[in-house]
Amino acid sequence: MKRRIINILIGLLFYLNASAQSNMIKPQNTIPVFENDTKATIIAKAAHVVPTKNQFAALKNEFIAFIHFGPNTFTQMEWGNGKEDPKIFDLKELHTDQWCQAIKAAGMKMVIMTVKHHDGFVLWQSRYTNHGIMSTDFENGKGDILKKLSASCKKYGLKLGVYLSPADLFQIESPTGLYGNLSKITKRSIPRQISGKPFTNKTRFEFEVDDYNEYFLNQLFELLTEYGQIDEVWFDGAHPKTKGGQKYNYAAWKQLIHTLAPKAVIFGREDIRWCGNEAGATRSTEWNIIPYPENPNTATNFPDLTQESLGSRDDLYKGKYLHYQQAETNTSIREGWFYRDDEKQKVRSSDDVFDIYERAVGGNSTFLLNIPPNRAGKFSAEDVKVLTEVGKRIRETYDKNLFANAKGNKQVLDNNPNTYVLLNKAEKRIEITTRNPITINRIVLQEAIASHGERVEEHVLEAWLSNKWQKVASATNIGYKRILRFPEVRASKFRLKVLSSRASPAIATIKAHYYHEKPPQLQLDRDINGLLTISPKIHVFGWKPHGQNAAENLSRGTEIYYTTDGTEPSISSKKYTGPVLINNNKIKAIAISHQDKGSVASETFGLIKKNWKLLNVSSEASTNNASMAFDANKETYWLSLIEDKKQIAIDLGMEKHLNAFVYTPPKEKIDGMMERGIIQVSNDGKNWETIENFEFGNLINDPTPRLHYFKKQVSARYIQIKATTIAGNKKTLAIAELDFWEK
Ligand code: FUL
Repeated sequence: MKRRIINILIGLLFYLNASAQSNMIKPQNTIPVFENDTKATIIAKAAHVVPTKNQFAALKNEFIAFIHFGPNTFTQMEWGNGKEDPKIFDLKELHTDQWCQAIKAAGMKMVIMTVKHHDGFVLWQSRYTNHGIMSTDFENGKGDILKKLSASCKKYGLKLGVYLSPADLFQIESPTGLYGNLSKITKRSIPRQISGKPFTNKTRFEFEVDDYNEYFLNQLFELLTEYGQIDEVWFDGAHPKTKGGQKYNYAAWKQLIHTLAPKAVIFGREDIRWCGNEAGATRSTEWNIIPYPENPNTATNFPDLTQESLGSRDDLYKGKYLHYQQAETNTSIREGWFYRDDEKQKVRSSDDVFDIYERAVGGNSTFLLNIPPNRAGKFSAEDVKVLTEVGKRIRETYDKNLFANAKGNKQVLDNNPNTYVLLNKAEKRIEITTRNPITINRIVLQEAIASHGERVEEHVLEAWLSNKWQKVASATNIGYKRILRFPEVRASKFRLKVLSSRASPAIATIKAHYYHEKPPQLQLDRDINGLLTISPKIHVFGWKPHGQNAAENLSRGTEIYYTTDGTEPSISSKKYTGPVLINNNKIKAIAISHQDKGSVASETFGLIKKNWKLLNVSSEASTNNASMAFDANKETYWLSLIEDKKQIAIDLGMEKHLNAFVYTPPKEKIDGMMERGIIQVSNDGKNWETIENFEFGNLINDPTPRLHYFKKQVSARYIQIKATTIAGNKKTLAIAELDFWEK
């Protein structure tokens, strides 16, 4: 008993000490850590790190556009080399209004454009180089892409940012290039005056810098004074090449930016950091309070911070400074940052973009999505379609707050991120009651980060269901914004419980929403044992996969129904609840999300291959053995060696009554598409009877499964396929899958 009292007293002292400490700490953008700070003090300090005004404004943009455009658009390269003839930028038309219209439709608030990528080619009329738009035929060399974009942004109410690559291959490669030319550091006036091209802005700077830094500062001066308000300056960290130990005088760049563009945040330095990947992957816990080994306000070196545990308690203990630095989740709508073509270069699906939006914006970061214009100076139709659909989903879901007329703390319901409820009692709960039951599948939470910083470490949302509180969803931190996604619930009482926090949490917003799930396209797969799986189709997007299954994330309330007799499935058909055994059937399946029916997916599966055995094969490549022709996996295939015979014989395990066979070629175009052949059957595996000849066309251009019906049904246990002609007169045979149908 005594011991318990002592423990309680120690706990109380600890709590009072921590909260006293907490009360004494002034909220700041950067807070130093001292050598004798305890772990509790470090955490209390972290709970008082707040964004600057500019950072907070940038967070409120939430969803912003990136534009990669330049010589790479014409050479179809991801990185140029700096030696390109400017004339290859063969732009005839430019439609920046069309870009901005689509960006606006997506609900984005800002556009950041690559005015100079690593190749050094400039898209504006710079006074300081001829390697750019001035040396192309576009508008007789008088065109200025940034000027056009800036005018369109104004027209559509979008903010503007510039990506100015510090790496500059033109300045590295050309004989008179300034990058790493070992020039002296001397006093230079910025901007350098060029006769006949005066500046309206009369601000002048003096910096002790070398040639390349002077060039860079002059260009920044142009960009920040002649194109209206600039809200973000983006410094990429990649360097395809460096030269002469070139250093960047970031202190000078920063002074110039802060003076000329006081509202701008700087990406790649102390304001905004890279999320750590280019795929659209998000951390499940994204803290924006970052530990630094030196003062980030005077530092010039900002390494990429890619570790999963960034900003965790253990990570914070290592810091000498705790600093607010938000993440941008950046990725491209297309495979690659630059436009290549409309045929092969895949575009992300609306499901994928909407899923990244919810994970990024609803995961305490900003979503920066790249849409690369094509060679006709436009966004391609598919990209516009996706942007429009995503914008529609965002508006339909998040413009309607189902807690708008609810009862509860006004401060969390008033849609004002600056009013909040401070949960400083032991019970860290907020309850909300609606007048009538509501059906929801999304909750949006926000902390009052501008005044109190990020504090919540773990929280749970509960609903009053069947006369008790039941968990609906849970997550870790909140910060600027957390979107909780969960299967729909219908209730009229909800509560948020904060389970752990770094200091008393200040909750600014609790909103409830309903995402109208779209029935996903379905995919039917059957394994070697005959087990059928029906799942949302995974969209093929080859470029840097982020590892999330968007369709599954977005279709939690979806139900799947199927038939096995070829009839149309409906809500009264069999409900799919997990893998089912299917033998030689035509399967049709649909997904139904509430009242909406998706499209019918159908597939015919032949005999189960579990007991099939290889009888013999004419030859097989060591990596692609013959059993891969009947392993129920279309991704693997049997490949023969170069030979004349090219045949495979299979033991089906018992006599079967067959009426058709299906040949699935490998998806990739390899030498071995079976254009013509014969089928033989046997009942002892030794004496063969030829029953059919078959022929399949257009396999090279269309490598999809081919079906051949037998003239009459045959009964046999052993079956042999002999290829007689390979498409394109090739010499090997490749079979991804062989299937046989029974009557
Ligand atoms: C990277 C660059 O190398 C890519 O080309 C692209 O600009 C991307 C946003 O950043 O570091």
